Amino acid sequence: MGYIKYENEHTISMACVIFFEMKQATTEKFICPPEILGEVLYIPFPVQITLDSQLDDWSGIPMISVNRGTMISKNPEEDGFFQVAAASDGEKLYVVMTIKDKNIVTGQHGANWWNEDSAEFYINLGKNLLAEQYTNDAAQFNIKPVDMGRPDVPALNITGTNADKFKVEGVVFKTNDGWGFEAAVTIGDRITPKHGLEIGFQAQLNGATSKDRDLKLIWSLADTKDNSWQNPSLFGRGIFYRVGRTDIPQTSVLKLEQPEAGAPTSAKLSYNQFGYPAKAPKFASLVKAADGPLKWVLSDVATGVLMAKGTTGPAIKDPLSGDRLHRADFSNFTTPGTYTISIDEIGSESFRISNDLYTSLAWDALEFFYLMRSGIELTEEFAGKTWARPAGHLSDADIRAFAGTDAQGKKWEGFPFKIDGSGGWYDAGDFGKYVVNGGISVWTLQNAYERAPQAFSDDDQAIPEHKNGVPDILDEARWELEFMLRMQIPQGYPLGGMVFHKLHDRKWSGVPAELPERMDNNNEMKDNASWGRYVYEPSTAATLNLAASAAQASRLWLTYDQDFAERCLNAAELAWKAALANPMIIAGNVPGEGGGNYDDSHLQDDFYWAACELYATTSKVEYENYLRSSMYFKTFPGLKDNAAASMNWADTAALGSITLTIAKTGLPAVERDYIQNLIIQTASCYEAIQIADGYGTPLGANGFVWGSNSVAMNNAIIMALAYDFSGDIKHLSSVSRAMDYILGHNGLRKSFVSGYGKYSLTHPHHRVWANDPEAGYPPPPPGAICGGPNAQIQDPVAEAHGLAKLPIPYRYVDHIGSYATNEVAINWNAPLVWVTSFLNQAYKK
Ligand code: 9MR
Repeated sequence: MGYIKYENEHTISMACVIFFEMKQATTEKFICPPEILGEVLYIPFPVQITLDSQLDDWSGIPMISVNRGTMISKNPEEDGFFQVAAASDGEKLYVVMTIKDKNIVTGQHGANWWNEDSAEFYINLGKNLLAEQYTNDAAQFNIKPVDMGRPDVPALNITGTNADKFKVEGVVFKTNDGWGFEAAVTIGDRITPKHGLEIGFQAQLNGATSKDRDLKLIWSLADTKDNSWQNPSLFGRGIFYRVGRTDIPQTSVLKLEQPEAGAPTSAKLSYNQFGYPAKAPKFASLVKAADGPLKWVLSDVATGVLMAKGTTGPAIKDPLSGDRLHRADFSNFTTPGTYTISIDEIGSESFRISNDLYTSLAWDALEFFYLMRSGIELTEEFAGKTWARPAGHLSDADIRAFAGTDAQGKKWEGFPFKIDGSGGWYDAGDFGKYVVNGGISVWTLQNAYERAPQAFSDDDQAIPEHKNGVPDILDEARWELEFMLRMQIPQGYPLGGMVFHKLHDRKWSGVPAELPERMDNNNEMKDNASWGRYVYEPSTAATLNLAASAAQASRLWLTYDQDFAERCLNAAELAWKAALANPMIIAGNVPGEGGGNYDDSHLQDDFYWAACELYATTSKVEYENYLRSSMYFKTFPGLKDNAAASMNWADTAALGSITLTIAKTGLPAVERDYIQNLIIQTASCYEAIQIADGYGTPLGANGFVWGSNSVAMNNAIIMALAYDFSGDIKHLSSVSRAMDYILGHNGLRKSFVSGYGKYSLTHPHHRVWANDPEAGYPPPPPGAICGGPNAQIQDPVAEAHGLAKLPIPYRYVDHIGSYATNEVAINWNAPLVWVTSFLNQAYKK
């Protein structure tokens, strides 16, 4: 087991906490920032690594995945990609690589080790990182599977240019699907790691599918011809990063790509199509295969008067899209109004600059939840003519638990009673209602309120509860909470206190839905027996979601409705006890159709979250003891499956920690500050990713998952909190830039929010908002955010559109059938509410 030593301080337990959760955890804390794609790998120090073939001591250090090079594998199992990471204890540089390699070819080519399976890393510790010849401070280290399992660590057979000029040790091991190594190069005799110190670094893989090398993968984007073995200027950069620092050093050497011969001449202009807060940074970017600088001009739309002009900075190549960008920076122009910008005479549509830009979007984003309500008529008074509709799925008020055989052939017994599962919000484009996703959505809205109660009033929203003396945002969250409370099995019944995981149709209904029948009563008594709507098995995750969000609600409602506050707390404490008694009821994939799974099988984070909320509300020692003994206490997750993400429906530890920093609790100030500092550190990591991205996308190479826009918005919440805690304006600017990405400053030139921007979301995956007014389907209401680009191709429409061939940030299609890129969902709109209302407050100051 490894530990992190802070040089000037004491050894702290943080790393132990990180490693403790290794086996099941789905989130990890950042020890250092992830790579800048193909250019910079961060080397955290001081970190202790043992060469023992066990990788637990690498936890928290982002593993970089490389699947590009001069010869790429067609079979992902056969050298499809390798992973690499580096760390240092100050004296040695440690490198780990793992290789997916089905058929290992090794020990067959004698001195020509490069002609078969072997992995390489390269370093340049010299002063001149652009040197084109190897000096004594640069070397290539080639490591071979033939050494697999050798016990004598120092005696590894390491070859390569200048490899003999360094002291290297290592261990090579077999993995489930290939092989890997851990190696250590002594560097202390040549350099002393310092925060920001830059060295040359490169990693490569030689792969032989059956006999000779037929694959070559390369990390550094600068090396396009496999020439690193003789030219160290083609290496990327390794930058030492002192663990615990919040400032992220950038590389001093920016490689500017020359325009490629024959590159397309078409030009594209990206900008925030809705507008910019007056005091925020303001960028517009033109994609053009040309040398800069290019002229830009900002004009007033009403008068046509030229208001500002300038030239673009040096062209940059956006690493993820490959776009060559010319960026106009008009941040200094702060006069409110309506403008257009042009770069190199390519003009924009009009957009606003305003002191309270996001007022309407914050309102619309919250109104989305009313329009997603189930079990209540949406009246013209509140929904307007376009979105008014009868109450949906009233039969949920008398619903039984699923009994029978599921899609996997598994039999379920059901429960001998029916429940009232009415109300709540529809989850997304489907008519399902899922407690696990309800939890984070309710929490996010309630947290926006708890962070800044003064920002929300009782006559904001067009909802039936408005002007009832309670802030509308709490009323809206309550609509879902009431549903979640109904999903709890009452005391005295089998599994009393546990909460049903979800409620949805037995089979997927059509898209768009046949209205109004499919939203009408849909119980199993209907003529078509395959209809039927059921609740599905209780789960520990759902139970803890209720415990957490109802406990949070309880303290917020205390001054408005004491009875409801009490009801919430009772239900939360009952749920907590039930979850402790049934700590591992996993929802799984039941019934396998008709609805999503939200199958959260990692529960320690949910226990921690619930304990934090219950503690914040009750101050009880029981909850305090629980959260203090949790592996999540005084850590803050920054990574999810190697992607920059702190929280989502499945990973909820961050929610608990955020509550500990915001709610008034008995936690000593020094501990609260400690957690706040972790949040600031995490925000800084996200900001490093954002800075390295040409469009300011706060996602990084691995962040483009299903619902990536919500990852961007949740990351913006972390940056916003960093601004709250530090007052440092750079965090506020980062939040604004994240919104710019969402509203059109992206390669697609798309605003992912309906109604906001000229090229905004129009055809979300939604059963009612199918945007075919003649057939009775309204367009999406303004203020709905879609899932966004998804690196994985996970629906047939994405596949049919050939998205797999596009660079990752382009894998998106505004099509009703693309549920994996273009659905809308409650847990995606909730952070949009949070972020836009934050920006309004912050820029109004
Ligand atoms: O948001 C969910 C995403 O993280 C998952 O990868 C995906 C597949 O399991 O499911 C998403 O949630 C969907 C849910 O299962 C059903 N309602 C629509 C949700 C958004 O697409």
